[in-house]
Amino acid sequence: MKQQLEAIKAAADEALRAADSNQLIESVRVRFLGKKGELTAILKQMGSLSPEERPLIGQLANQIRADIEREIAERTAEISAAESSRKLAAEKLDVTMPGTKHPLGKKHPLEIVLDEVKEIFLGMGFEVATGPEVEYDYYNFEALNIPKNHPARDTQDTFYITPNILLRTQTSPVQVRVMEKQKPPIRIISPGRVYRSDAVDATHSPVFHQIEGLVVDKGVTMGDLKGTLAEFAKRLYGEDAVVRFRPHHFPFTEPSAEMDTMCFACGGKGCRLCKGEGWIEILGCGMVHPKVLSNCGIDPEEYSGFAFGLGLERIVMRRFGIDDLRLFYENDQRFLNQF
Ligand code: 2U9
Repeated sequence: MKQQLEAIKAAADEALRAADSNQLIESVRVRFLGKKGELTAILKQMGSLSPEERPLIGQLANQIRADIEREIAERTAEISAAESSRKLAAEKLDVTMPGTKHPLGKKHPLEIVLDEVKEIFLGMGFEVATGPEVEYDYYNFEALNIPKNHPARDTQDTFYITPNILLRTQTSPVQVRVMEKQKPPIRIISPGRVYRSDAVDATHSPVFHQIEGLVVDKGVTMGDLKGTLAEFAKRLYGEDAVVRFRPHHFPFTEPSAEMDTMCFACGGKGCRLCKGEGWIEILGCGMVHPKVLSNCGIDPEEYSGFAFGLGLERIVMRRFGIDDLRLFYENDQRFLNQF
């Protein structure tokens, strides 16, 4: 039995020397020290020894078990040390190497001007309101005093999803929803994406952006409208901006007007930029139609308000001299990197 024990010790040493992973070391431990291990099997035969031999063999066997366990621990430590130095070498980071250059993004030209317009109105006490782009016919038309047979409802202008659900053609539904929920005073602007079923060309896109505004309070007048929008023009185009208001018609405002700013290139004489007009249209506006107020549960006898709407692309094209609307949406870096 003594020879068997020494042979097991030699075999264990050999197997540990060959083991170069924790898994292999574990299989050596199971092979020799496990319940069905070779050393365990020898110890089970101790009963067959004479009383004189048993203590000697038992001591030798325990010494061998202890040696194998120590060598397993040492071998495991060696391997994990080798593993960690391998990892350190592989993941060595040279901190003096130049960093990876991440090109900074830039604001889209539409975003640049939208943020300016928002800042102007926020500075005048307005809040920004948002709402769904997929809208009910009621909020996009009916509540705005646009009756069923109004041309604006024709399918060639509107993307209908069902007879009562559509892609909003203006951001006015947001204002309707605010008026339904909030008692005056109301001072909001509602910027956002709007949809019209137009064929794409240099000046038309089925998706474009609008910023509408709404003020409802007691005693709001056309003077408030003109003063607020003239101030907006000055803050957007500079202190010397000059505006004029031309009578117009919208179903949701009465009286209605369109506001032009004097062409900054020719000072009103007429040039290529303003197509000879001398003036450039910026927005539409008007006093909120009393029917619209009452549709939203606001008493037109007690409250009045004004509203306005502008097309964002139009403003941006003029600001940067962009002549094709499609450039906004094609994500061409050569175009976008200029802003
Ligand atoms: C409510 C009541 C009235 C919003 C208004 C305009 C005039 C207007 C166009 C400008 C260019 C749309 O992008 S565009 O094609 N809009 O001219 N919009 S008054 O009037 C409202 C809105 C909501 C409850």
